[in-house]
Amino acid sequence: MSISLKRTAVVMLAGVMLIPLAVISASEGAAAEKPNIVVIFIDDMGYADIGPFGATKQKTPRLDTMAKEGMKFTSFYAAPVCSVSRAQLLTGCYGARISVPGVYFPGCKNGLNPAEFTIADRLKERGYATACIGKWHLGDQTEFLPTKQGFDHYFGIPYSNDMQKPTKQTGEKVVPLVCDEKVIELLTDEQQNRIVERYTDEAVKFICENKGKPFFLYFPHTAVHTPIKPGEAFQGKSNNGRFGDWVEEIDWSVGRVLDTLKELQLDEKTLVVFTSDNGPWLIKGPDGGCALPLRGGKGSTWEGGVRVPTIMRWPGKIAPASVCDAVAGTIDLLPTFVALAGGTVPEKPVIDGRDISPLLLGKSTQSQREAHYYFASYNLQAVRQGPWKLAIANQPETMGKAVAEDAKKNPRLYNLDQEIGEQTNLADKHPDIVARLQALAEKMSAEIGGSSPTCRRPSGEVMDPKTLYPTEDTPPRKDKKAKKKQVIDKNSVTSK
Ligand SMILES: [Ca+2]
Repeated sequence: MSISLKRTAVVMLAGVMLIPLAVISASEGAAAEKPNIVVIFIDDMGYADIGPFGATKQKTPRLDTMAKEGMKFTSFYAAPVCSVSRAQLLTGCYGARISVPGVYFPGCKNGLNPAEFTIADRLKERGYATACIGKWHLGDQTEFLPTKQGFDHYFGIPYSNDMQKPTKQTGEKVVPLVCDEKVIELLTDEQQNRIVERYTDEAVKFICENKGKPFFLYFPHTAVHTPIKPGEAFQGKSNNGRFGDWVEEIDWSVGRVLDTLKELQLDEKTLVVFTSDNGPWLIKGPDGGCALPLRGGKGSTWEGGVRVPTIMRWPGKIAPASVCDAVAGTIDLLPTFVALAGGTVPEKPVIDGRDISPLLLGKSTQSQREAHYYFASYNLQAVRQGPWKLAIANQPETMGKAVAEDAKKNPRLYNLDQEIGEQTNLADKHPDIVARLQALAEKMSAEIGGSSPTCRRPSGEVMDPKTLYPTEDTPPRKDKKAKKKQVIDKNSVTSK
């Protein structure tokens, strides 16, 4: 579908929203087969931060029960950092394919291209009500907000909660709270401690309002990204400081969503996915989470940076207390949801994800993809097939930390089934596997990696970006970079 057709479709569907509720309920029967879909997406939660994946300090009884009622995914991949991870989840593409290489800052001229098709676009085509409640982080210009990317409704802080900027009026450092396309409040750090509660209220409201038709709720929390701001009722309650307190509040929020589905008798009609956008921010010490026994954290392509704690629950469809070890990830959610909603994803534009409903429904235990690719920005750093992971570039341990000595030798081959912590390089023992994975990496890198890819699509870009609220003048980031470059140039001239 061309961009203009996509826009027409969005406009037409927006018109459908005006139809009185009575008319919608008349078509309820036809929509009964389409499951509701809820994706709860946590920020910076590590592999070992919840009970089902080994956490003991903070208690997560609702997630423990969710795992007992559903399926735990032990090899489920996101991306090393926030914006890339959100782009991947929503489009089914590696960030490198759609020109989302890193993190967007407030007032940035770029964002997820509205011409890309998100899960919300695809499900809207199939009659779903759609909402995004929480952290967006795919561009803060009006052109890039959720309401331009297939969502009927948006409520949340549209980027990271540590991207506070001083307001022009008071000089106070705040983040905006946005409803649809309008800033409704400016929140100080202290006011962030009600954000989980407010998001949860809004999520429950959306579910209640749309109980009679298929809905897609994308619920990306601001928690547990720094600054760590648990609600009053949770402060000091866990055995793991304020970080543990905030994880426990997330567990409460999951419980409220599940309780609402049960009360509305939607349990068997609803697939709920719980996952995280990247690994723990290890340099934050006690304010960062834990990915052990995985190596590395946020910002890294070691397993700890990108393998995330994931649970899926759908009573009657997903077997209780089941575990899936096959390689899968957030890029697979779009094609999976479209398939479950009775559709198929068109061949063009190309996506990277595959329909993993055979894994969910117990029809297969094999990965639905040939391989998984670990990108850091546009650089392909590793590839995984089955238990084998081949690293082809230096990998830092986490954002803000240097590369360890053993991570500088390339290529490196690890067997993740035998040693999940990636310590023993087996490249010399298995030249055949190295060659096979190297060939896969070269092919993918030529397509969408590096500086001259053959299949990369452009990001969205606006000419005159603005922050969402009047802020005190600070030099734009690019100017800082340019200044630095100037200094370097000057030095080089001097040395001539
Ligand atoms: Ca994150």
